[in-house]
Amino acid sequence: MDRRRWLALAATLTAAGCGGALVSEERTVRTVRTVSLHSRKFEFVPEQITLARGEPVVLELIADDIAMGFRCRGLDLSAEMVPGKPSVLRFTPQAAGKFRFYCDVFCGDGHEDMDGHIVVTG
Ligand SMILES: [Cu+2]
Repeated sequence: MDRRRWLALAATLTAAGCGGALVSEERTVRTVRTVSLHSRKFEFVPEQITLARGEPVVLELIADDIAMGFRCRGLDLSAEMVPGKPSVLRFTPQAAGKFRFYCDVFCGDGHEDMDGHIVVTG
């Protein structure tokens, strides 16, 4: 087979997706990190969570005693926190920074002091 015909055949096979021997396929299996955040009168534990920009995460919200709310405006996250019913937020931080979260359900005398931060490293 002359060079011109060989190139034409190679181009046809590649266009048809038959270039398997020439193209290595990379498969990546990722384990998504799970982070637990507890609420209790009148604090979040831990007060600070560190995440990496671009890495998917599952944030599990657990109310240890009474009903609370979780709100993080900077990352557009919000969920109820009900005792016995953990809430799950799946997201991927897209920007680095320090984002405040707080309780947005009035829960008693210490409600106003209930906050913490999510730090996203970039
Ligand atoms: Cu509260």
